[in-house]
Amino acid sequence: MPTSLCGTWDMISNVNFDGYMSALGISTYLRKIALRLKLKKVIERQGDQYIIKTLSTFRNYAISFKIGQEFEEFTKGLDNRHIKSTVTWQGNKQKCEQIGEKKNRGWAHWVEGDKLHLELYCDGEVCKQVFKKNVNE
Ligand code: ECB
Repeated sequence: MPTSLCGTWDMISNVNFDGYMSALGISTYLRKIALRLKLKKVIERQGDQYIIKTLSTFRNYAISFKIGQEFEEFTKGLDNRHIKSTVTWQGNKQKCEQIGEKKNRGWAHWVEGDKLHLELYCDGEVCKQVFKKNVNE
């Protein structure tokens, strides 16, 4: 059983977010705003349902899913695309494959110590984000 992803996590590093956003076709204007954000992840599990919220002062984004069950994702306020997403466990990594217009798109989450790691990838670009557990929330 992998260490739980659940909890509130505060971003401490964000590498190649600009490359990832460029691959998604996000405008220079929005990329500039997004690059300044300190993101917060809130991950919850209710039975076999996961909820992942990405929170910021500018925009919020949330998904909910069951492991192994494809769902329709609309990336509202991000790149605004309709994609088909499936989340699975591969070892200690929770991985999402996002099928749509953009090739090789998805993400992977895993925990090491008190850190939550996230790789976001799209079309050959990889963004690496690390979050620290927020024990007060
Ligand atoms: C929601 C906060 C970010 C708002 C940025 C606004 C404009 C930029 C447009 C697109 C940028 C692309 C992605 C934003 C980065 C993080 C949002 C969620 C990324 C994601 O897929 O997270 C997964 C894994 O934790 C769960 O949805």
